Amino acid sequence: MPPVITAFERSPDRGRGLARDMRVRWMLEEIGQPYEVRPLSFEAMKQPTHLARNPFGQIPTYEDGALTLFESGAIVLHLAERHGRLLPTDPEARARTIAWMFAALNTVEPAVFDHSLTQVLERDRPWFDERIQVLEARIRTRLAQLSDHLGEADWLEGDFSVGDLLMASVLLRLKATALLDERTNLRPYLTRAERRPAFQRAFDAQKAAFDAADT
Ligand code: GTB
Repeated sequence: MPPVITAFERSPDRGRGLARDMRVRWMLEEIGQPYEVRPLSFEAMKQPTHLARNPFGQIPTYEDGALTLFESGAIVLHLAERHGRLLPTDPEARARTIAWMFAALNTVEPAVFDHSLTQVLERDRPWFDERIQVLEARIRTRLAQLSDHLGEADWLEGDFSVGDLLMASVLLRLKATALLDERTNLRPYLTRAERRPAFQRAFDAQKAAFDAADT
């Protein structure tokens, strides 16, 4: 039995690869592991069957035999360890790569996600313009720091790694904004990641799932 992941039945992003199942699909494609997808409605996510997979009632989850996991970062890390892929074997490089995974999810993603959420949920509020400016300033700080670290390198820690997979997944949310162009090395970094065949396969699969549900 191939592993099973959960994803939105109809992703609110209409298949632009922004829901967090995308990063799990991408990792599964990187390691060449076939998988199945269990699409869930918002209602089904809050039912006991899914709460047993993820106590927070969210997607994505991952089921492989007796193992059930939630949290996209934990799933990606598990796959990297289990398949020995996209994670250096040298203990120090490995630790630094895992630090980049946490940085993507804990240090960069909150600012980026709050910005997206505010655009969607608070556009009509009187404080919108001021709040967006604050959120953009937070993002600018993080992007400048990320850009400084990356410098002329292709990837964050040696070869392409799970740190890059998660960081690029986060930056994807800024793809349509000019924020990504304020430093010259970040859009090329994202484009390099998006050009990976595994990314393309994952993107096409989640888009096809949305299109099928939308017809
Ligand atoms: N920390 C968890 C992880 O990394 O796995 C967070 C998981 C999470 O936020 N899941 C979201 C979810 O299940 C989907 S990805 N939400 C439903 C709920 O909480 O009831 C977040 C997301 C939502 C929508 C878009 N979009 O429309 O573009 C993009 C991303």
